[in-house]
Amino acid sequence: MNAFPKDHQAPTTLDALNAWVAEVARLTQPARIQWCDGSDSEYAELIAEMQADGTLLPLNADTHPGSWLHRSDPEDVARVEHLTFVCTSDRDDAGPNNHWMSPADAHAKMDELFAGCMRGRTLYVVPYCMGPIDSPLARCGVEITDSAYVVANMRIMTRMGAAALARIEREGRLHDSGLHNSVFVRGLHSIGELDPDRRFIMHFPEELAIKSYGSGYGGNALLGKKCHALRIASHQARKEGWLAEHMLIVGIENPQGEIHYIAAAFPSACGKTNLAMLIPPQSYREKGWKVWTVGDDICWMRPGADGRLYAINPEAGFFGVAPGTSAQSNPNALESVQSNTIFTNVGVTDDNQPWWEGLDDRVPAKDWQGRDYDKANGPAAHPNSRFTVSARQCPSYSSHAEDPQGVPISAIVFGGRRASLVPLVFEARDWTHGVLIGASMGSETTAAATGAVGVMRRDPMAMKPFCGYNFADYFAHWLSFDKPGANLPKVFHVNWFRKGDDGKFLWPGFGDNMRVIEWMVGRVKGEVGAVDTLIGALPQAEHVNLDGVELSPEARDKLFGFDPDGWRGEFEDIGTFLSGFGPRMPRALLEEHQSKAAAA
Ligand code: GTP
Ligand code: SPV
Ligand code: MN
Repeated sequence: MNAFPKDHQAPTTLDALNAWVAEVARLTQPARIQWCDGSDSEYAELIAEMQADGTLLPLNADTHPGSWLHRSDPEDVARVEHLTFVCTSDRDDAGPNNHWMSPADAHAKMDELFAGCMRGRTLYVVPYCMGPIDSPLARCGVEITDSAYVVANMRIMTRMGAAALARIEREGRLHDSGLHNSVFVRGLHSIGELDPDRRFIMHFPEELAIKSYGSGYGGNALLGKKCHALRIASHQARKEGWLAEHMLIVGIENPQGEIHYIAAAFPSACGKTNLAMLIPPQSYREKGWKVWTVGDDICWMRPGADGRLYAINPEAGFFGVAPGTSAQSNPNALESVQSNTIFTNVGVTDDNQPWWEGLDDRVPAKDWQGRDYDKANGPAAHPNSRFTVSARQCPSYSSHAEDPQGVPISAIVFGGRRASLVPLVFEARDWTHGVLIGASMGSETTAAATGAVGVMRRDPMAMKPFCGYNFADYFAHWLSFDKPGANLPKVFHVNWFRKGDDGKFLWPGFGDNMRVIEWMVGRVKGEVGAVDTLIGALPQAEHVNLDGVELSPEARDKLFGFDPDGWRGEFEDIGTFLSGFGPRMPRALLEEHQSKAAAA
């Protein structure tokens, strides 16, 4: 029963997988099929092919060994939220937070695009595991793609290859699955013609399937990441009693050697990578504080036997924002990307080193489109230029990131980019209030998605672009974790991005965020103070260690103050947002909000 072109024997005994690959090959008509095993030699061959065809350009091998530059199509530089769909049989299951199409219509539309699209190209079969390969919390998928760039990135970002395939086969045998009932997520991807008018990212959560056409960009094309680990996984997590979140995971080790793990949800390009790799100020390091990186973008967590939430990072690498990364802001990220890194859409210096705005004061030679740098053309690096690098290269990478059972979470942090109103940090009264704070999150849009930048929008739990089902059901799911036997983390909200009247950030941010984290850990342990306000418990400046930080009176006032007049308007806006979800919105959340709004 070998349905593959001769000399491409399928290396799996799993009929469901073989049948699907054969079906896709019939539709897309590739010149050849390559099953990826994840080996070093395979990676080296892929790189060599991409260097030969110009997909990858060499960088300075002395300063950045094993590293490459990819210049994407200039129209293909970010996620495309307006072309991203959740295709459930009932439209209300996708909710007002998603674009929806019926599964039948979406399959028909996509199959038309995919018909014959791989003629003359290689079809790569990419088995991958999201999470430590031996973790019960991990989940597998297979991505079929015609992009070698996607394969190389998937190898860095996931546990890709033979071990994942073995797990898929094992789970497949256990489940004795048929073609449409498989335990692995099936992702089909083609770069197509990279035409923005022939581009769609479709999700079929009821079938554990993804179809993505017309983009090679990270979140649109590395299907293990946002498509699987967030949109499909959030849908599965709701059914199975866990959470798939757009969160970093970081371990904070205090001078006594205790480690508190924090999971934090900030919208795209709002500081997750930076917080995950934070280096504490020198005074903290001298006392013995350490910070351990577990994950920088995605967190899967579920209650353990002791009622605490345990989290894994489903990813194995970082697809991080380059601009703003420097020896001052994020030395761990900078050290991570000194070798074996794929840079996408950065500029280069005259000696061919990768360069981006905020790195240092050198003048770049070429911009991200390969033109001679001219500041009249805009920044040298695209604002959403990225690096792809293995997590193992990060000096602060935690050995516990590989723990199959995950790490216990002490605090959940929500946060966004808010130039005004929202103070530096506050703490939720209880879980329900914490869920409301997450559901009410607002943030200014960034270059991570196409469209206007700097526009304030509601981005609940930083999941607006990523929740694979109706937000009303999602909030109900979050609320449901508060039950007898639960030992839930404390919930906080932070805002590193408050601006002063001069338009400048009032808080130094980055390493100094450690001061806010110390306060949070102190709250978790019941050791530090705060004042109660309508929005939650707010530290006063004296509750936070500000030694060595210079703050103007305006900064103190805005970072640590509560502005009742401003919040009245905010509450009104949140009320309008929540009521937009209609009767599916959980009563407990509406009541929680109404009690605050009434008291405002
Ligand atoms: P995604 O990968 O898109 O999900 O983003 P992310 O949340 O990991 O964002 P990242 O940490 O890469 O930060 C994005 C931008 O925010 C960078 O330009 C950073 O320099 C900037 N940034 C991060 N942390 C801070 C901070 O504490 N203060 C200020 N002012 N800027 C920050
Ligand atoms: C984001 O946009 O939140 C990212 C980058 O982390 S991408 O993987 O492209 O979605
Ligand atoms: Mn992200």
